[in-house]
Amino acid sequence: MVFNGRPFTALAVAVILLAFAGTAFASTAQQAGARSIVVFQKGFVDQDQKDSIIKKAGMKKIKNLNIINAVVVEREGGASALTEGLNGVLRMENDAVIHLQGKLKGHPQKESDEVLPWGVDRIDANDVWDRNHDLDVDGQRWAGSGVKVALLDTGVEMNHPDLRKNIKKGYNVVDPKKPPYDALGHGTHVAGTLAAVDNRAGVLGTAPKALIYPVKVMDDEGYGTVSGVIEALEWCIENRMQVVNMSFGTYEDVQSLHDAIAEAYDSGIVLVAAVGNDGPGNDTVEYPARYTEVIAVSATDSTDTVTEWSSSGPEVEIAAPGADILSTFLDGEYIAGYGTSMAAPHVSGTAALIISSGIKDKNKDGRINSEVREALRESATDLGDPGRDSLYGHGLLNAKGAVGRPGHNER
Ligand SMILES: [Ca+2]
Ligand SMILES: [Ca+2]
Ligand SMILES: [Ca+2]
Ligand SMILES: [Ca+2]
Repeated sequence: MVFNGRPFTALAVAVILLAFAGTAFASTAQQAGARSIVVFQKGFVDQDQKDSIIKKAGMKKIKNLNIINAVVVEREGGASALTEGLNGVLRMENDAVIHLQGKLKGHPQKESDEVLPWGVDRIDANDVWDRNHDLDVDGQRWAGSGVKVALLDTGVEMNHPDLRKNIKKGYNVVDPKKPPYDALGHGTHVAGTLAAVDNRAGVLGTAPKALIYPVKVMDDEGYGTVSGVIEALEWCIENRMQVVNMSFGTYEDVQSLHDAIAEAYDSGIVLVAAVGNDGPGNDTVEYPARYTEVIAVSATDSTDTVTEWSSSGPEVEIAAPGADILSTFLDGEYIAGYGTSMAAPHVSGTAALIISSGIKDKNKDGRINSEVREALRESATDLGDPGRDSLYGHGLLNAKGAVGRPGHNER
């Protein structure tokens, strides 16, 4: 594998990412370890009845997860009193921890004259909304205008001058009484790659007019719970999100998460997730990227080579830039990011471009998410082994090709 004269950088980043993933349990992890998801049988929907069963079993109810007919509980010794198949209980499973899939590195930079980050340039997103290449967006319709993208992340710095115009009212799963603020910078970085605005300063995002709905599912240390993600997906369905970006993962296959993902997909949402930073080595794609309803995104560098640390496996669907990505950071500043976390928002932003430019419901199921997915796949530039492979999926993301396909708009 060639790293274009940057082997040490790549290696150092891989080490940092691994160290990060292996960080000892934070408070969120302890919380997840004490929690279970109790799923009730279909049709067993009486809340009082469910609450009373939970109480009798000696468990403390934390919250409802209505889309999968479940209740999150804290076990207090009497956990075993609940038996699957009895009292309307379909299944009981442990909650699990999620972690973010990227690392911010180097010194934060102040705002400068506007630049096009190399990743947005490489996927030719700017060719969609900046026809004369003067870094000035031409026409809202081509730039993701009005498309609702939920960012399930650490929150977002909502008053960042390069994001503010596109930020809508989101939700804080971690602390519902507070807005979805970002104290870590990860979510703010992902937001910039997705939709940093055309304001003649800082950077430009993949879809500079897309609407960002921050949903804080990870705490200020970068950890969250699967039950929190399920709650966030419920929020996304209720609030009619069109695209959901998930730059996080978990190593555990939790059926309840898969069920919630399937509900979101069936409601028509385009689901995008980072595959993880567990490479090299095959079959390392994390959840939820591993689920079939989700577009699993691996990370390439500026030589269009998959990064050494990107997870890989048959579930990888598409590759996008994820190394040395300049984007928005806290305090109105900018910083470089590394990880499949940074690759995913290029795909989510492109999905917004496809939607705003107008895509037909070809299979007439009343939803356009499968058509968006097909456009992304069919336009991808094949890399690596011929055809779909476990490193690049269908190939490198190609926004210009995805939006400009004949029959999908009147360009
Ligand atoms: Ca222009
Ligand atoms: Ca800008
Ligand atoms: Ca359809
Ligand atoms: Ca290939």
